[in-house]
Amino acid sequence: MAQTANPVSEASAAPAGNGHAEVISGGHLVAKALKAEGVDVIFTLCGGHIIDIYDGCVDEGIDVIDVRHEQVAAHAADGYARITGKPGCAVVTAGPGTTDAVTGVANAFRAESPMLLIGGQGSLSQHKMGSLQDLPHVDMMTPITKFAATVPSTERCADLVSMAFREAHHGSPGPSFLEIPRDILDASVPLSSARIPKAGGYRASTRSAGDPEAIERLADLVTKAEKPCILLGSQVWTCRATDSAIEFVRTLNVPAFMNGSGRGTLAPNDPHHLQLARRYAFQNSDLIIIVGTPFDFRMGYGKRLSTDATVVQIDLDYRTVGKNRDVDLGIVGDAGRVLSAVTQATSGRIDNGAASRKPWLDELRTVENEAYEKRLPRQHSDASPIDPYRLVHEINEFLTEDSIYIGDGGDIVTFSGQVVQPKSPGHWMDPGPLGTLGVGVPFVMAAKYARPDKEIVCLFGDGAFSLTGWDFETLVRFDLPFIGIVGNNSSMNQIRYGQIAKYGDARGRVGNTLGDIRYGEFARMLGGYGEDISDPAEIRPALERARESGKPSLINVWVDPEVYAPGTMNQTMYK
Ligand SMILES: Cc1ncc(C[n+]2csc(CCOP(=O)(O)OP(=O)(O)O)c2C)c(N)n1
Ligand SMILES: [Mg+2]
Repeated sequence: MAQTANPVSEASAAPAGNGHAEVISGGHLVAKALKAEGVDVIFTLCGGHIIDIYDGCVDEGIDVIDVRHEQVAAHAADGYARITGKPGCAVVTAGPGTTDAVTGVANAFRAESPMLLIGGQGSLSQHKMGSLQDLPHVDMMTPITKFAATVPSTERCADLVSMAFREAHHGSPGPSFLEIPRDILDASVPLSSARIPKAGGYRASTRSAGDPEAIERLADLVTKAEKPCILLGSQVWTCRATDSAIEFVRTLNVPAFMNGSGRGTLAPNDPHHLQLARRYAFQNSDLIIIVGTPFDFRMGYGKRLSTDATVVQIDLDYRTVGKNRDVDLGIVGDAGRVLSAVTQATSGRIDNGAASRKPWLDELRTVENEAYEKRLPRQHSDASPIDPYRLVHEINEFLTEDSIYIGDGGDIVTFSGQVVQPKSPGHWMDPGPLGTLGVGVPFVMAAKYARPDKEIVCLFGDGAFSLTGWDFETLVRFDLPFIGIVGNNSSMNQIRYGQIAKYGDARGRVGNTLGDIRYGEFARMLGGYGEDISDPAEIRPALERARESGKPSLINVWVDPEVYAPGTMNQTMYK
């Protein structure tokens, strides 16, 4: 049925041979649909199955960032979605191109990130005949996407892309996958026969302000609570609910903790910003409001919350509410709209209880300050080899309000999770609950591309960096400067700790060793800026020089391999 033409862009939208009908190819239809959604870049690694999409991107003015591994393309699309709120798009070839991208899609799935992966596929005319790179991609992607489909005809290329976006944005966001057979993509059809959805015309917001009765109940609970606290999770950023969250905690005087992409909602010096007192608060609060984060391993599956507390959970997804732990009140809706509605509902009350909660805030502040003071000597340590606490302290001091911070690693990133505080909302990126190593370089790529006005700072473990580090070259090629730090312990230390604890010193070294790699030198080899540091006093000056260089950079910092983060030592998976 389909022709296997490989039209050049001029021909694709030009009058056909008979001079009557304009024709358009599948790749150009895909590019039009991406444009309609506001996508201005695709991340890709080339293959013969997908090149017509590139040609369409040329016509639509969509940038093409070509990387060295498809995992990077998929993580970059995930990162772009997080930074911009628009869907990110990765385009990969059939077979190994698509399987390489699986990890990136899986990461976006667990992190609720609205990306689209487009994969090539062998021609429909050779379906099941054993064509080059043929695999059942849709079957593979179905469990880790919100929507996975094959594009059945050239006429519907743009239509299916718009469907994929509709699903990616429904409720809590997530990834979609489309495979496009090569003959479908390359063929040209009359423009009039193709469905081309118009920008803004094919999907609606599915975010709600929650059940009004539930809003009233929560307003009641908060006004009467003596010791409330709120946890602002990743959906606070997804919903761009920063202002509503700030208004809520200030108006009602509720102490706030943040996790995931919710970090930075409140600035570190905000009187309602707390971090180290979280366990204490979860044990001693009378009302705990969980916003946009599941009761997964990061929350001890809900078991860390006092059984005496009234627990309220607000989430975009009904499937998350009350999962693993009963709640007293669940609200399905948009974090910002729900919190604003609750603040509004309390505004008519004679006393919203804000003043009465001052002693509770003071109590938490004391716990917070004590924990901070206890750790401070480690953060100032002059020890050599370098104490990881000193490294992450230096990074925290180095960040500005315009630094987007990315963590990619094991133990070293666990240290940073305690100490590094993003100074602004949306300025914290971690893989999310899949815990995927290797997101660093692709997240840098996406963040710097989407926000060239921002400084990007990324801390890597030496193991994590190795997974996707060759794409440092892509950052050089596309002139995407950033400040990279490798916390180098020549090991996969987070795993090593558990192995030693379980199997003893003699057997604890199996499968977790990395060589002593000078990543500063590696950066210079690829055209970036690099240094290798072993003196703690040199960390800050080296970071400054990296900032000054205006290049993609790596400051390789040799840290003490025998020191582990408390979070690593407390992990329960080996016990
Ligand atoms: C893709 C992937 N592979 C393996 C793991 C398991 N894992 C978790 S932490 C870790 C060690 C990471 O080493 P490194 O990045 O050097 O950080 P360190 O713990 O040494 O500070 C590993 C292998 C993972 N989370 N993701
Ligand atoms: Mg390491």
